[in-house]
Amino acid sequence: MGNTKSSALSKELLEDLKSNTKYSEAELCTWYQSFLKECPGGKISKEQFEGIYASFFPDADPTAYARHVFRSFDTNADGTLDFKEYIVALHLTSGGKTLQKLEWAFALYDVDGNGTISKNEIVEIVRVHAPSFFITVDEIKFSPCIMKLN
Ligand SMILES: [Ca+2]
Ligand SMILES: [Ca+2]
Repeated sequence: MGNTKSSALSKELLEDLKSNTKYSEAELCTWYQSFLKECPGGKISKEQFEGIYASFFPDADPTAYARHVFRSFDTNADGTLDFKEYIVALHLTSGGKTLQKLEWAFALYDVDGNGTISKNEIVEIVRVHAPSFFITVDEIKFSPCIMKLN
C-alpha cells in the first residue's frame, strides 16, 4: 500500500462532523473509507449520486432529486458533494435533529431561494421525492421555525 495521506479524515473535519451529526468517530472513519472506495477523488458527482439514489429508490426520479439535493447540500457550489457535504446530507435525511431537518427541508423546498415557499415549489418537491423520505408538508406548515423564516 502506498502512502495514502488523503485516506485519513483530518482531525478538524472529524471534530466538525462529530459535533454536527449524531455519528461516532468510528462510524465517520468507516464511512470515509467506503466513501473513498466509491469516489477515489473524494467527491461525488451529480451522476454518481443519481446512480446511488436510483439503487435505493428505484421508483423515484433520480435526476430531479439529485438536482434538488445538490442545490441544498452542495454548499460550496462546485457541482460535487465532498465527504462533509455528503455526511451532512446523509445525517439530515436519515435522522437529524428536527430543527436542522426543518432548516434543510426549507432550503430544499425553497426552489428559487427567495426565502418563502410557494405552493408550486411544494408541488415540485413532492412530485420528485420518494414518499416518507422527507419531512411531510404538514410538518412544514405547522412549524414555528418555518413561520419565523417566512
Ligand atoms: Ca461541493
Ligand atoms: Ca421560493
